Amino acid sequence: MAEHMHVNTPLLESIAMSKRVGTTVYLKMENSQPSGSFKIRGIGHLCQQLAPRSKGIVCSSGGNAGMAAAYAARKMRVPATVILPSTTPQFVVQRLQEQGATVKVVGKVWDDAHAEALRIAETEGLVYVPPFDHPLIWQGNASVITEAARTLGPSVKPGAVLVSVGGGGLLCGVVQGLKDVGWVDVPIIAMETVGADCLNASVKAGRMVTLDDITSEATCLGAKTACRKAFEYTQSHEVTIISELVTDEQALGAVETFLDEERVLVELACGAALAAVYSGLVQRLQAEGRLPVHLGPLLVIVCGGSNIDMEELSMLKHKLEAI
Ligand code: PLV
Repeated sequence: MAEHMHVNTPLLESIAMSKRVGTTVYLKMENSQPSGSFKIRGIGHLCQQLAPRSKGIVCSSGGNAGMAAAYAARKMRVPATVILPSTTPQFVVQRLQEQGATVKVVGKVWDDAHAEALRIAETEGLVYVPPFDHPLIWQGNASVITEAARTLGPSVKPGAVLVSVGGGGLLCGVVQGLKDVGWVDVPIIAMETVGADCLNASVKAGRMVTLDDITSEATCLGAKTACRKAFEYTQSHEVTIISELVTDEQALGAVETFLDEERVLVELACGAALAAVYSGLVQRLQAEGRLPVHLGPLLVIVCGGSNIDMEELSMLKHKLEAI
């Protein structure tokens, strides 16, 4: 089997985004991974370590972790079961089934699906594949940074990294990748949507907070509690993590602008990060002195996501414009 399941993704310079922020913007195009998002980096790694010769795997997901798990399981020829909350669009269920996974819809938010997946893993003797809370996931996700560093070469260092946060598995991977390449002084802008803001709520409270409910349409960011490691990184002095929020409307606007300007369709979870550029948040952070005025290149992790198609996009438009 190949050394790893993810591919080296393109690192593209965006002229349109660079113009907006006033510094070079590099897009790490994780939408072009097999399974449609960065998730295959961590989940592929975890499956390769834990799932060979197993009876099968079970993964709880907002969609994309499940896509990665189903892809990995198919490559490894082990059965996959994916547990999704009811907020996941129906076409995602179909795509998972096309990857050969057995799909079960349980509860309203990811946390409900997670509880069910843990139960099934226990009773059926399957390997549990979590979407974000595992050291092997963080280790796999770290490759997004080490790979970008290799592409940029030794003479280019980012001024900041821009990333979306759901449960914080991508964030932990980014932190570890920055450590691996010696870029610990590069600040990370960690984006969530209002209503899926478990990390931001925890940062504000200074302790781990569990949200009562997920009210954002960005269901792939919808974990009620962030992983402890992600929260610990926000409290540590070894890295700078700037936790910020955008509204669903801003995330959707970013998805649309990205489609227009870059001709790539990503889901709302990814739009949350892109909105930091399109809504002027990066410049605001500069004005507030939280990012340098002379900012080095901005490395944007375009996390991707399969929970989107033209119909879903127009549905979201109607839903959010009606609010
Ligand atoms: N999505 C997870 C968790 O959902 C999932 O099961 O698919 N961008 C995209 C496109 C994602 O799908 C996710 C996570 C994230 C960003 C955030 O990554 P995280 O959870 O590692 O912070 C509930």
